Amino acid sequence: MSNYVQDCIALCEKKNPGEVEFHQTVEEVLGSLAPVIEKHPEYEKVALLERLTEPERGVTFRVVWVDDNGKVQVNKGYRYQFNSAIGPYKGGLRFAPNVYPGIIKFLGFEQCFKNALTGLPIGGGKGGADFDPNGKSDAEVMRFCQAFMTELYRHIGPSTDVPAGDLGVGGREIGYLFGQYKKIANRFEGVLTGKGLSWGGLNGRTEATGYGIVFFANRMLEANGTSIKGKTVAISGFGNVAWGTVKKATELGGKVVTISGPDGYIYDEAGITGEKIDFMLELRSSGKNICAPYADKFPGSKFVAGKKPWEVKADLYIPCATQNEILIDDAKQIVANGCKFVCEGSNMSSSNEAIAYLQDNGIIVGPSKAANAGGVACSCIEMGQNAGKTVFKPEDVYAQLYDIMIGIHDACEAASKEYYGTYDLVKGANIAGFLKIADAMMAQGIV
Ligand code: 2IT
Repeated sequence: MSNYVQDCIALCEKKNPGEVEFHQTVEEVLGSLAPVIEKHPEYEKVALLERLTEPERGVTFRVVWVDDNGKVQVNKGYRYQFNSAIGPYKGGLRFAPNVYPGIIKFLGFEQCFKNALTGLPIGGGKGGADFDPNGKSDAEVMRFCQAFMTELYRHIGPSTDVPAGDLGVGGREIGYLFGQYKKIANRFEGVLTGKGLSWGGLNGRTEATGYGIVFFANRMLEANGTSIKGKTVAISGFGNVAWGTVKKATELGGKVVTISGPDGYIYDEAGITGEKIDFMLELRSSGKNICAPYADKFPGSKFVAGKKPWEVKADLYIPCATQNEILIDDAKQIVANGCKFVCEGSNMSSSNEAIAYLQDNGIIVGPSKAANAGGVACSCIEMGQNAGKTVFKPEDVYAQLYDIMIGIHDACEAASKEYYGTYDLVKGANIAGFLKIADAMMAQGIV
């Protein structure tokens, strides 16, 4: 690895002490850029990597709200506006108890490259709060969202920064956030994406991330002489991303045999199809964050408590729950199972050590920043729909999404072949995303 790359990784770790998830992604992305830096010595002269790893702006704010018992609650809210070289900051909001700057910065950093890969004009940002929506009443979630937006509204705008959902922020939360923005700003505009269909939302946005993951995975399998048809697929998670992934994987002839929650996983040998997929929505809206009730509802399936689904034999694994759900021991299990493909659905699904182990053992890995980019790509289409004061048809959105995902796969493949002479989508995604941002930053001067 070049000294410049190594120095920048070390500098970022020093400047952001204890933020291990952020360090992990910076190491992973910068670590693959050595041949690019070698070819472009001008990047070092303008401190391009130091600038890339330093968010353009970050706000931390107090969120005060009153719970149903009349108790005053205080949370920490965040928005890190990472890079606006190719478009307004764009990226989701995560509400989860483990949110801290290391999580938001890792997500924000990844988002820059992901958004660049879509080929659309969106920069990268991410935000959230250490608020746990699970177990909260609707009224509590609404009051929290209103308090959160009462501060956030001054930092965002349709041409400045456009947040969306992430873990813990779905259609309900986007509704409450949008309602409060509109009330304070007195403007009905596309300042958030993932909106409801009757108030500016995009047909197809809900399923976009999952569908996109499967389009990408299938292209990856095709590039390796096979396809998802007839394959056994193990998926983790049961939220929005997992749901769309199960739906499309099943439609394309794959057999999905697992989903999971923090409580354990479901194994359904017959395949998760039809009403079983619909039941995932019920699980999600129960607000309990558990998948066990699936086994009671569908005889023939079983619930395995406290384990991840990677112990089930499958041809293709698609993690769709959260970061670092494939660690080194999971990678060893996946290799031992004889699997050939892993396609990441959740952001940074695997540790760097796990990715290296999988790849060293001949497994083809689709990285999340490429594979799950369909969500944010459709968010950008939603921004365009709002700006044009129009409504796009679902079939047009799906067609665009498909083309974007194929384009992303092929750009990753081309970049990895050009710089490494191999088919390595992990490195290719970093390089293809980076080059687009770097080119824009070079053109825009020292800012
Ligand atoms: O990780 C992601 O790409 C998202 N949570 C969606 C971001 C967006 O702006 O739609």
